[in-house]
Amino acid sequence: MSLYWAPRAWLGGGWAERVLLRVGGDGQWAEVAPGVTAPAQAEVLPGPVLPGLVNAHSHAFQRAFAGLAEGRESDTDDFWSWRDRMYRVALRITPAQLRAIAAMLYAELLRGGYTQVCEFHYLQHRPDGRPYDDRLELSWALADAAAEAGIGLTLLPVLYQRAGFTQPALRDDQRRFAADSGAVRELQRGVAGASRPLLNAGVAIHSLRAAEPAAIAALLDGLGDVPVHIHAAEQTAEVDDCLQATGRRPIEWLCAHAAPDARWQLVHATHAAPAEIAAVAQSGAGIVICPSTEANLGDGLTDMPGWLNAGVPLAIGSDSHVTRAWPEELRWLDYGQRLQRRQRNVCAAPAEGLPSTAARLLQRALHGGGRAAGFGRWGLQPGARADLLLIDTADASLLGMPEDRLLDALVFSSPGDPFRDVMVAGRWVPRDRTAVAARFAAAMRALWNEA
Ligand code: NGQ
Ligand code: ZN
Repeated sequence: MSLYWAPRAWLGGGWAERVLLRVGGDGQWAEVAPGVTAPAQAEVLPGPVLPGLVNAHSHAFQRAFAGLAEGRESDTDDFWSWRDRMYRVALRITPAQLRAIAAMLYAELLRGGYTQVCEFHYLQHRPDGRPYDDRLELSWALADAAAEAGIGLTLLPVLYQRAGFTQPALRDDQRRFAADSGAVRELQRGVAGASRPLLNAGVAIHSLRAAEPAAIAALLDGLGDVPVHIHAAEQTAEVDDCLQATGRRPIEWLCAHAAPDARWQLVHATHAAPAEIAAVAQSGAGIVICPSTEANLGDGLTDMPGWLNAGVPLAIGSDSHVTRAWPEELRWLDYGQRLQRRQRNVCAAPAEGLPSTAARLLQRALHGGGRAAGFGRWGLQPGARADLLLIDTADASLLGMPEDRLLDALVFSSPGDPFRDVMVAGRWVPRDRTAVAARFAAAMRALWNEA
């Protein structure tokens, strides 16, 4: 069946009624037409449909660490001490464990409303730091996991060279991450050249502190039109170090020296001054906010009204995967701002006819997410991949809700399990994840029982 009809569908930023959706032979939407009576040959979907969302920032292996860093080990517990603990896990994971962990994660992300995930992939080498015989060993572990779960994957091998602005090399516990610009380009070509379905590749730069300017320039030289992601200004210590080393703040330095453009995604972009927001807007680059991880790690809060009003493309990511559903990310995106400003619905824009926080954030995240994964089109429109989320209006969080408030309830009334079925590239994703869960549980036991 490639012809569907939905009573309501999210088209171009709002609900449309009685929508016909036709999947083409290429797995993309061939036709999306509102205001149509259901034709006899169409499968009538038993609820409203939303587009799938891109999860624009993931470190899949950190799924194995979710919930395991929530006790304080010493007087100070901050981003940097969390990172030391996270590295201890990163040093242990085997390719088979990574595949098992990622398959579970990707199945959960589909259930949470994501149909594409961007892997900021820096775990490259054996635990002792020597390369695998196939340099793409761990990339394939991720790609195989994504294929099994049925999610689309954008792999972003990461340029990772040094432990800090003034450090010439990586720390010993970063030995699995080493990749110079030539290696990253080769990894990118290797993944893209495999021509696997639902798999594409871009590149990433770990951060300004972890990559030299000359290597960033070499990575970008003749790269072509693929996504370029970088962690930027997540922690104030990173801003201070950058100021000290370069005389500029990270986002300021990037905009002045790295010529970011529409391929670029600044991940976190937490500590951004108004002039930096203006410079990013000018450049065409987007940002990726990861609200649950940023809260978990104590990063700080970014200037959401500043970014939104500047029109900077915005995507969301679940990063360390302490949560794995986009409604929760969007909820916390506004809750952070509410707590900080002692206001409500900070991300809404009633003067622009956008009074719903959830609707405005969803629309921005759809647009920014598609770009972050390197897609020209994304969402329920012809030429975009045929992905959709079928909403279960019988879910407790949505029961009896007026139709025009459905999205608000989906984001702001929790917990819920609102996505009853998920389609990726014209195919329904299997719901049964018994085998995936069993392999994940075994990997977790192997990783943690010995600790
Ligand atoms: C990462 N995670 O690469 O996994 C980082 C921590 C770092 C987040 N920034 C490591 N959330 O930034 O050096
Ligand atoms: Zn990250």
